Amino acid sequence: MKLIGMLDSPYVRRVAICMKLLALEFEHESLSVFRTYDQFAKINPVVKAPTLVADNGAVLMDSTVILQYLATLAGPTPLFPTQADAALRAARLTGLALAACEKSVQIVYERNLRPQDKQHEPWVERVRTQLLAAYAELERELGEGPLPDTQQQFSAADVAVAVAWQFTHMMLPEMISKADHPRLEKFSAFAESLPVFKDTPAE
Ligand SMILES: N[C@@H](CCC(=O)N[C@@H](CS)C(=O)NCC(=O)O)C(=O)O
Repeated sequence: MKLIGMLDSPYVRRVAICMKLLALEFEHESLSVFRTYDQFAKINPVVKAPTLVADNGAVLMDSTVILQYLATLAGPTPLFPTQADAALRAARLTGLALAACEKSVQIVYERNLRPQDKQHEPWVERVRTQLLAAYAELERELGEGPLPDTQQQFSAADVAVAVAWQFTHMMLPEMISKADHPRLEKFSAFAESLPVFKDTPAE
């Protein structure tokens, strides 16, 4: 299998970390959807990161869809809880983390891709409010249930939360207060200290 995309994308990074936790063999090709658009388009004409090229050559995209497929290759694993309560919590955490990633990416694209005189501040403010809401909910949720103590206990939802928080602070350091989100900050520091996260740096 081949995973295409740069690890500065939280979507690529969450898939790469989960693949390592599943001990799946894969090759990682660090192509940029911007700087190496044409090269990327030869593999996936839709140019979305992450892209996964399966062993039979099928080209998949969207981190959640890719993880859904990878789950079928794995036996029972804490990464994808199946017990109803745990699965519900994982779905809640994943939805919030992915919303936080999406809102962060929207602000980054608005700031970096759109000429300054075309930037629309009411839109940025709306997205920022949504981003803050997602992290406020996540901060509350982290206090509501158990968190993993070891790398082996991580669910894909835990990976998504840690990767999202790191990504937002890497790209938008001024936007979300670490002091206002002590649980997220502590959990992120723990996750980033683990071998699988260190081995998969956000570049
Ligand atoms: N929902 C998608 C989002 C993926 C996404 O937006 N990736 C960005 C890179 S961080 C991308 O491909 N951007 C190029 C584009 O959308 O044209 C997922 O979970 O994989």
